Amino acid sequence: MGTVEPQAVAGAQAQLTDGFNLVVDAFKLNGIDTIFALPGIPITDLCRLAQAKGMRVISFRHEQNAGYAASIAGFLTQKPGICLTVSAPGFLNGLTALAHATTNCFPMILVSGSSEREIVDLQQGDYEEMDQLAIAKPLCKAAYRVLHAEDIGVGVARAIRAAVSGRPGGVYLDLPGKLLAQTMDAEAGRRSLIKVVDPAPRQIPAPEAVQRALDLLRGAKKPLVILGKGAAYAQADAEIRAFIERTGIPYLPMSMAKGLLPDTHEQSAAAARSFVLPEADVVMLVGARLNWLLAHGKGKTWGAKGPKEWGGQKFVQVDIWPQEADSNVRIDAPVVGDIGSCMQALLAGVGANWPKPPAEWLAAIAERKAKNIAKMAELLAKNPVPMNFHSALAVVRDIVRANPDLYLVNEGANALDFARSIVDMYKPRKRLDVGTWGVMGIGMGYAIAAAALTGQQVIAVEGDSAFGFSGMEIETICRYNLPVCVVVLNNNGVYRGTDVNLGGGTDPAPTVFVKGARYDRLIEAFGGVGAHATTPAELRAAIEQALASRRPTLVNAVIDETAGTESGRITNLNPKSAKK
Ligand code: OXT
Ligand code: ADP
Ligand code: MG
Repeated sequence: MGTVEPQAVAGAQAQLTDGFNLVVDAFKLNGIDTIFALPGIPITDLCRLAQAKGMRVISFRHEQNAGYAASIAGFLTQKPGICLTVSAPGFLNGLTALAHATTNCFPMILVSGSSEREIVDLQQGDYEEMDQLAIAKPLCKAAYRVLHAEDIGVGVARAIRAAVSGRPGGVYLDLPGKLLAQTMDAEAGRRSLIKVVDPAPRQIPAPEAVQRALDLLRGAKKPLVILGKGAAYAQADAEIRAFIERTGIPYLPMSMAKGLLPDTHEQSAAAARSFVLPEADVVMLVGARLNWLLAHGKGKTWGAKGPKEWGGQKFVQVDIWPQEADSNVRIDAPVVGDIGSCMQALLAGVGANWPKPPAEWLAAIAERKAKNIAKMAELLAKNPVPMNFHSALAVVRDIVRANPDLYLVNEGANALDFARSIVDMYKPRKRLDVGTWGVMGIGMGYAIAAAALTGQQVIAVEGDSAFGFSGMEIETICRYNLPVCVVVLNNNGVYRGTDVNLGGGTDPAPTVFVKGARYDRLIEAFGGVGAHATTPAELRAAIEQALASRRPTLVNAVIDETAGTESGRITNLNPKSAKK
């Protein structure tokens, strides 16, 4: 297929179809209508044909960003996000995002064209030769290769099912160039496609597991619920809110679970995090793992004496993956199933006479919250020159409050950590950030996917280093005319702009960037709106203008270069500090 003639196969040669058409038809049959791609040999015509056949094809400047877009599309829609790349280097560029999707439990399919099997397997040096299937396998949930056109339907069906069923994750689908050009009888081809029935079957929890969890919670003196991004993914928003409100148990949202209930909810314990974790006696995890973000459920964060010791808490864990329980500490009441079904079952056991948590517990949390909120209010009330993270993010906080439907994408170190506690979220799945790996580079891919899929306004709050990982995609944002406003919190570097070269040479320190860089001018090269903000008032005006016009905008927000701390809130993870 040199150029795309979508009707040629179905028209002139009425009875034949080919691999290109079957791949597109298989995705469309399963309700997948968007592909995040970067064209080239052997998938250029696949991109063209997908567009010709009515799919939305968002074409990126780097596969990693297309991959991140696909991963967050999976999180937002519960359908696998599709990233389409060329062979070896394009595939490898997409692979980071595939591994990221798997790590974060987001459904995604990386579809890569590949070189000819017989040449690759004999290592005879084909164009972009690489055994992609073998390389992908350890980094994803499942990996498949299709060799015959008549198997495309099965290959796509297996990929979809693997991505979304059980614990969601990344799937690799390998499509050799030769496969795409293969022809077969059109009717047989049509019949070979599979519309996947019930791709993510409900998983109902065992009644005795539900009862065990309820008994533990009912007896708690200091209960706490932790909501994770699995809870956000599950789209069981009403059941989760009803459970929290009917039991009266305080809850802590993990970063991407913010907004499942509005952050201003009186039962939110977010502003008392370091108080509730060590104090709670029974903790119910809903779609959250006891990984590094929760200090593995032990140690000082949880009130224990030694770093590896148990704090004495009992745990309920609601999760779809049975092996998650006991991964870090003992789980006293695992409830295995999909969160919607589990929360429904738990809710059914919460009658009118459910005992509200002891008043002393609620009062202690309220007191701690009030203190932290007052401390925060004091910081936010200041108006330093130059701006610091607080004064800039207070503007974003107000804008999100006034526009709760917008998506907030967020990455950086200080730019991330300050935004997480300053900017309240009001609706589920609106805060999209670095996730389990704390990875930089998700910014523009996430922003593009959220804007393209939903048509909603996106604000991407980016550290200046973080922005650099995917910055070229502002051309993509302009090309598709997406309502994305990128706010670069520019403090001249990674964490801060003040480091000096310890060797005394003329090279800058490794964490320092060009001083006073004008990121706003980058977007102007592509016809977008650039704005330079040195005060909160200028920042507010620029973002409000972006929201009113819905035009692609980049605001370079000048932040005091001394304002940040090393690694933001996770300074303790740096080997030198960890040793102390
Ligand atoms: O309870 P206490 O008293 O402790 O207070 C807490 C809350 O109770 C309170 N709080 C509130 N107070 C008042 N009001 C409200 N509403 C409120 N809400 C909360 O605030 C505090 C803090 O609350 P929080 O945040 O909930 O609690 P805490 O203790 O911080 O939580 C712990 C964690 C672990 C859950 C949390 O810290 C967390 O989620 N952390 C995620 C951190 C993360 O992922 N960071 C990103 C990685 S850092 C580093 O790796 C970077 N790199 C290397 C690199 C990466 N990552 N990737 C790749 C591909 N290559 C390289 C790089 C290059 S960051 C980075 C770039 C950095 O430079 P930039 O220029 O981009 O960014 P700047 O730093 O801005 O310059
Ligand atoms: P966070 O980073 O917010 O703490 P994690 O990514 O660590 O969240 O945890 C998400 C958890 O949610 C994973 O253990 C995953 O198995 C689980 N999960 C994802 N989707 C569902 C679902 N639909 N039902 C039940 N559990 C789910
Ligand atoms: Mg910075």
